[in-house]
Amino acid sequence: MKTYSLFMALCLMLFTFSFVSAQTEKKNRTIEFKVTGNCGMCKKTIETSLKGKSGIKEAVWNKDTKMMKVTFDPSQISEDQIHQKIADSGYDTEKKKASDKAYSSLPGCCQYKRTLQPK
Ligand SMILES: [Cu+2]
Repeated sequence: MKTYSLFMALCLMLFTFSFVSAQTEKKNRTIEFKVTGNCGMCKKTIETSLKGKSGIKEAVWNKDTKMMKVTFDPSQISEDQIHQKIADSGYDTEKKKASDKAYSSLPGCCQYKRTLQPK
């Protein structure tokens, strides 16, 4: 009988554990979108605009494909806010256009061609 209840307790623990980990997995979302930029310095600026911000788990920009990959917790930050943060750092995204002021304060080599036309 003792073995049985021990076994039951173990099952319950295992069940609770897998339930909790399934929940945390669900919390994070990964999105990919285009951000225009030129070089390694752009990469650093773009990624720094998100890294360490609340709700951001991962932020990686690919210089060659110009694709931004962000893993985030939607309960802490919205997709819109993510686009806005990148735009604030001077870079146009698919959804948000950087202000002319933010764009012109980028170093000369980083002033990319503004090919994206976000509304
Ligand atoms: Cu650059």
